[in-house]
Amino acid sequence: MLTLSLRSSLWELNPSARVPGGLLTRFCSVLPFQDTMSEFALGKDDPCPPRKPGVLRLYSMRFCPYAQRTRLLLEHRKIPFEVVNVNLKRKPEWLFAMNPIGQVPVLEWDDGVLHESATCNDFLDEAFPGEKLNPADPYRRARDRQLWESMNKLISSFYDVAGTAGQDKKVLERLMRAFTRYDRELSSRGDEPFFGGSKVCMADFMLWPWFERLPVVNRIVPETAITPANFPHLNRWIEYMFKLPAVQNTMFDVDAHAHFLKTLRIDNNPDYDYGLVRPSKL
Ligand SMILES: N[C@@H](CCC(=O)N[C@@H](CS)C(=O)NCC(=O)O)C(=O)O
Repeated sequence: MLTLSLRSSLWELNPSARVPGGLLTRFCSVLPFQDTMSEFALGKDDPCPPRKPGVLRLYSMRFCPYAQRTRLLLEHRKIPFEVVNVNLKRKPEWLFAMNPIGQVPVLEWDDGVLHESATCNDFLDEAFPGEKLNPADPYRRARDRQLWESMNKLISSFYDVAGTAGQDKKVLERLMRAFTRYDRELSSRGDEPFFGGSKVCMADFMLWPWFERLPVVNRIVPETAITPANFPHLNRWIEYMFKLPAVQNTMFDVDAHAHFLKTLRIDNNPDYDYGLVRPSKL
């Protein structure tokens, strides 16, 4: 933690750093398939906005990688939805009524409520008509699940590598070994860019959010960078992922992620509404 504090300036905004593809931070964004409500995070004393019948609602947090998994699926499958962002430091009681552990993402619609990114995504993929993201073949589906479940176990390593400025060699090695595994897995699936082949599949979206945030770690520990030289397949995957409309519509750039992660992990005061502009009172 000490190392992290000493190096905290590296998490600050760096105007020269841009994600591949040169995409700019999305502030006050309007998603094409999203029925927009205010993006400001609702906290303890805020009432839950009344639901409109027939409208699928996602309870989210703008920088949450798990909720991004579900937003990626909703965007990609062109499923209309609205978003209610939640302040996870000052959680409203109504969040616990929908998810007893008080986490996002939560999906709510006329007939039900679900939480957990994997459960939400499996449900949406199956319940809505259109081309499925989960592979039809049970073995392939199980293997893909193994792949992104390994990511669930790796997530702390992303932050620990940054937190120890790469000095904890074990944790750094764990991360690099995982990158090797993903790179090999991609190459074993043929000369195609995605885990799903020429098209994305569920695994692509379930893995993506942490690779979008990796450039923040790269700033602190440059040897974690994925390049054409060290991980050619993973590098190509990242390039292709950045081009997807679903990714472009849900992403933040490295400065925004760096700012949010600093406020979350160093300041212990997460800036949920970073970049949003409050309408001026007339
Ligand atoms: N296993 C859950 C993890 C969700 C999660 O950790 N969400 C975070 C925000 S990124 C959260 O709600 N944190 C609040 C808390 O844990 O109290 C999933 O896949 O949906």
